[in-house]
Amino acid sequence: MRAEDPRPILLKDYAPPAFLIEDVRLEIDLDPATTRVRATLKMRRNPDAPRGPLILNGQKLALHEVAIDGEMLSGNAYQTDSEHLTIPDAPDGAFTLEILTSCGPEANTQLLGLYLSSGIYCTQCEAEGFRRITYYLDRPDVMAVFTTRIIADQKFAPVLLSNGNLTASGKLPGNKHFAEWHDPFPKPSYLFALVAGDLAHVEDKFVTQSGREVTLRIFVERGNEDRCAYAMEALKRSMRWDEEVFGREYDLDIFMIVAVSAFNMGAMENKGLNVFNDKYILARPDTATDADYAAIEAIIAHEYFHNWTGNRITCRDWFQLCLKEGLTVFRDQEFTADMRSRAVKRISDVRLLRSHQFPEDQGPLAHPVRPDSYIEINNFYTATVYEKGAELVRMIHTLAGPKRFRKGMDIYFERHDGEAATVENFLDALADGAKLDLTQFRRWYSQAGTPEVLVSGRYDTARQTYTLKISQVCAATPGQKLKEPYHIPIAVGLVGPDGKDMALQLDDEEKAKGTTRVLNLTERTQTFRFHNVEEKPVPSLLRGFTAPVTLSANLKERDWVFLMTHDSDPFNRWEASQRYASGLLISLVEALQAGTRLRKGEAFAEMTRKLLADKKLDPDFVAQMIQLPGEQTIAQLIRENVDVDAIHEAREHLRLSIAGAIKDELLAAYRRQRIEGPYSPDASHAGRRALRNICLSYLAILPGSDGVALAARHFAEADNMTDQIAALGVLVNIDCPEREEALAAFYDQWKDDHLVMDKWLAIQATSSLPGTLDNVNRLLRHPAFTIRNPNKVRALITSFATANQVRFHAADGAGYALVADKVLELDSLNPQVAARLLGAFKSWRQFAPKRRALMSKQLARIAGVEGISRDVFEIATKTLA
Ligand code: B3K
Ligand code: ZN
Repeated sequence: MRAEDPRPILLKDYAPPAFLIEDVRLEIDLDPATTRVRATLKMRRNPDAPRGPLILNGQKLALHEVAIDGEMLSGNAYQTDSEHLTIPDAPDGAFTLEILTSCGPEANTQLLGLYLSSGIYCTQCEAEGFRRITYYLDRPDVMAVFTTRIIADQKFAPVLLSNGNLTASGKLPGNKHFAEWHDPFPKPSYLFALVAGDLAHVEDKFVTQSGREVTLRIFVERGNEDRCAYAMEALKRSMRWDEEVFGREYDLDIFMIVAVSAFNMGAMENKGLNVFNDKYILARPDTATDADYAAIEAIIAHEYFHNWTGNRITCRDWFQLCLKEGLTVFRDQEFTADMRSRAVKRISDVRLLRSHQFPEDQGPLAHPVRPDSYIEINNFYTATVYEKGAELVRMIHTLAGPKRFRKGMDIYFERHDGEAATVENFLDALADGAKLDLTQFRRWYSQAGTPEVLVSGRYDTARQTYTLKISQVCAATPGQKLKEPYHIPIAVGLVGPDGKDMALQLDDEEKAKGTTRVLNLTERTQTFRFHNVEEKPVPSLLRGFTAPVTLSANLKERDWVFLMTHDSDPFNRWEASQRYASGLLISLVEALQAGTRLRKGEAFAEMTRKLLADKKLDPDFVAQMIQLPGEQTIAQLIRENVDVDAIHEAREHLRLSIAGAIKDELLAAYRRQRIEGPYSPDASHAGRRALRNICLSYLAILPGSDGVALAARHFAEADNMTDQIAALGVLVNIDCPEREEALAAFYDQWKDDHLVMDKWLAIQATSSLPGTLDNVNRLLRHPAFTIRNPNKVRALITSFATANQVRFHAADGAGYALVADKVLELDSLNPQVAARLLGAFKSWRQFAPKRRALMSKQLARIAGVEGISRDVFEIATKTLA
């Protein structure tokens, strides 16, 4: 490290704040260039902390006045540096600190703190953005009651919003007006929000379980009012669900959501005033896909659920981030499972975990679900904290069962409402309420890495027993060489030769009961023996994916084929299909490299044929089953000297042989799944579209022009965005005139719609055709693109870097160079987005030496740039280490 390199913050250094803030009054006079903020803070020394100076956080602020108890401080009574305001001799008793500062929302390109974008003033304070609005104790364990008075030009910003309930509003001289908001619930500064601008809204209401009426408003840019209905319905369903499933009721008179087009992430749970990336609010059948609708429903729920898990009970410090995020993801997953297909939801959550979290856990950026050190906290809103964090809560749910889990949650809410809590607080409440011993389980929060579970099953014909020998290992991760064994719940079943589940009787049990059993693996190696097993079974292991581990078992290809047709556990049925397909794909990659004969994968085609013919199955589930694992999944499984071109070719070969083998069945299903009548985003229609569009994707690649013609017709006839974009997604990978025609037609139809244009950019960036890199370069200069908008960056550059394995990893390194250039360009505008994008390099070690060298060269180039942000510095140096 260089002398001036940023220093890491450590969990073990946590100390309570020297001062507390009880009450905050903000007066914010909005102006694009100079917004003046007067903060009046009622403070006192923290009786539980050693006596020390008052050090407030602040960044990019102009300080005008500081006063204590009405008396202006002279310049030598305080000091400032680029990050702090220090008052060495603050009073001993309670006092009022008044600070007048100004900031410049228009010049704020980081979209952190108060910014102005597309004519809307908006804030983003989590994690440490509030310090760009005023000097403050900007840490989550300082909770205060906020009153906010907003002053703005009446014409420019007729709508003025902040947290809580509206308490006053009125006109002011000079065409100005004001609004005053009061939030009675003490909260940390990261949950503060302000929005002001010329916004339209739609309104509804919700009556809570105790009979209180809550006003619901969704604010959008004028003209978008017709795209809010689905979000509003999803909000009401979320509110009802949280009452029914967790007993949690909403607590203010009004709940507001604002959709903005420039936002660093998906959404933000500010108390009573959620701010959303408009991509996750706005939906109309012709502009949003089924996946968009599903994401809207899930994110609305997620942010709403934060009201209890995050806001009412918040985090003591940022190391505890999973306390609110992992738990809230678990809650939104359960909500979606209840609204849609539970099996399909589990499959897609595990897909996400494996594609985003596993590579993180297995690479240089691996960190525990509760990290113990960070340089820039914004880099820790990761798949590990969110998705693996949710898996940890799910394991507790599995261990406790739903009733006892609920009891534990009730205790958690009772004990810690109004507090800034820790992971220990949560686990203690759950252990007490659910009557569980979670002592060993805690290791999941502090040890990084994905444990590997090795299973070997043995049937003893003479004794009629089936024995599972299960062991666990976890590879070293940065800073953690040795791992203690985890407590791993493993649901298992035994499937008999007739394809039916067998009744299970373990060693210490008197008689058989049930057909799925959760085994507790707590040691490095354990054996579990089942009795009265009359015939040799095939074990169905880790049903429902009860733990975030990788599993190796002594199962053969024919066992996976057997399970993919028979397993009664839908998750494992899907898993078996993917195991079979990935095994096949890996053998194809090897055959391509060795120049030997390529197998055709008849079993997968055969399974697909059967599934397509089975009218009883949920089409959405069938769609999951017949989709081959992605190229990155295969790369991850191969792990060393990955050859991206061979993987691409192997997968295309397999797709083609499946399509060829069952062309008629695919066509029949394609026709049968066509939906007559108006579009509905519900899961059953969406599932049929998903299946139909996968059939299309197979049919379109068949040689001859029939397939292409079918895709072109699908595109032309589509009456909803799901079908339109599915057809475009197929055509964009085929070098044919229809491709250019469709792209042009799509552009013409949607050029004025910024959200649909993001789809147009993304779909081109993920094309596997050789001209893609040049096209991305062209699109970077296209009027539909701007590097200042995070959605545009994600659509064009992130899609290219993370969802186009063959082109990003082009052998000459041009893909890497392009992305690295953009990381650097972005860093000076928006470091958070730049650091995220740089994450595309995290698996660099898994590639063959030439690509590895090219990737590390770019990383080193970035790490060496003088004046690079903390965000990018941390990712670049840790990735290289
Ligand atoms: N809590 C926010 C994420 C904030 C990210 C700050 N870099 C959204 C969410 O998880 O609900
Ligand atoms: Zn969240």
